[in-house]
Amino acid sequence: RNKERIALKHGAHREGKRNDAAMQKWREYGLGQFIHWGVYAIPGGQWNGKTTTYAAEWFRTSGLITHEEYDNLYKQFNPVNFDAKEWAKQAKEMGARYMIFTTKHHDGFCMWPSKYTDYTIANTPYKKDIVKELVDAYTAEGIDVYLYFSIIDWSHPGYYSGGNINSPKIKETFQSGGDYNPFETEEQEERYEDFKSFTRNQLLELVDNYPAMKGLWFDGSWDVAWVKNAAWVDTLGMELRAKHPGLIIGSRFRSDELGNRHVDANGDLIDDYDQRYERSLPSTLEDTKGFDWDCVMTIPENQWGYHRDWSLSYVKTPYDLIEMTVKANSLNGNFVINFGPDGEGNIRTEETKIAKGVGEWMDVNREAVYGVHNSVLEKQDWGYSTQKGESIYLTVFNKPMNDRVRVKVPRSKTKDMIFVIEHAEFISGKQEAIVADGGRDKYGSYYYDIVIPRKVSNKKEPFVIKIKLKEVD
Ligand code: JFZ
Repeated sequence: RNKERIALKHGAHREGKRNDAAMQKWREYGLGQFIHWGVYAIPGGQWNGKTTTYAAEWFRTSGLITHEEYDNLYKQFNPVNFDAKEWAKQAKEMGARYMIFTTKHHDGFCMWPSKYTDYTIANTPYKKDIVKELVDAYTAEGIDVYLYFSIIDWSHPGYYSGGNINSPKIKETFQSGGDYNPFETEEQEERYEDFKSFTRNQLLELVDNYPAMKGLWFDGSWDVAWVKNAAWVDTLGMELRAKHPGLIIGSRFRSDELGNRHVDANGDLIDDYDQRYERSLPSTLEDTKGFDWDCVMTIPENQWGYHRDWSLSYVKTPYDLIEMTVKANSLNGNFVINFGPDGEGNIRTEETKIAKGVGEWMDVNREAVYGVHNSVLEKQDWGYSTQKGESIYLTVFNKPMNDRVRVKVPRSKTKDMIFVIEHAEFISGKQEAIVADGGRDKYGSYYYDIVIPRKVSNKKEPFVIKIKLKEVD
């Protein structure tokens, strides 16, 4: 490093990746599930015959419901059909290896019986601790649980936003030196202190109550009031980690003292993995900067919570989601599919169908998704490749018309040596593949053609070829 480093008190606490057992396990998940569930599931994007086109979990701000009406919805929250074991079983069948659950979204409603507010599940007709039921059921299925927690809380009198640090104007003012103060009055600033203790109490409560959970998934940390409190947030993070060894926290928790989010002023990742990929994927390995990362994805365009009307946008198919999963894995990331159960506790039939579709594919092809990383092959037109040890998995999404998958193998570092495909098989049915010479280009790269048998070619879903390379002279 010849670049001069900026001395930061609250930047990243580490250069490079975390390499303890908990983080290594995280890195191997491949596929996960997100669940957005709260009182917003009751209106499901509709009120008095009107439908919002905005995200259903933001319904309180839709203008279609008064704040008073919204803040009383919890009195009707009674999801009698909720069955945590059923959800966990379905997630398992889909192939998810971790699950992120909204313990508290921006509206402030707590899905666990928090001691620090009355706005919780304990004061609904349902009464039971939903977070506990989910942590227990998913953990029993061998699926690791992460708790989503919004640091935006519209229900708390001390909560204050101050605006979004991502807005160029606010960021510029914040960074223009001096002691930028996002608060308008002293009283507001004092009340924010109450909000900070409340937030800290709730987080310590979650970590205490649910020791089986593996990490916290933060949201809302773009508020400039939160950013301004970078030192306090940093200390809180250390406190949470000390209480729960191995705790995993993504880059959406805190910023450095200069207001940089995700990566600090020196370009180092803040906390454990890059959380920037919200409904988006990196295109290349270079884009990921070598960080750990995951991508969280909605099934419709931008609906996380339950929205009754899915005709408002394109709805992704299992094929779309499988392609994104394998693409993420080929770029060293995990892929997370979001579900938004309804107000009665049902997972909608569309989502159940999608989970089944993804699960059927995962049943056959999970080897190409779990515990893999980017492969030594360069990206090629037929699809994406992943690797685990010596095994390279080619997942073919674009099947060539001639039923031959042309594979470009890497060039040897040693002159006079070349890579050959020593073995190739279709992992469905463990059928050995015929490999033919695919020629050589003027740059000295070698190609091999893997012949797709009719049995495989006739199928409609993407298929996986597992190959092993060998260097020969
Ligand atoms: C946030 C929430 O507002 C939303 O309701 C949902 O819970 C989602 C998972 O997170 O939305 C975001 C968060 C980050 C970005 C955009 C929307 N972002 O980084 O561009």
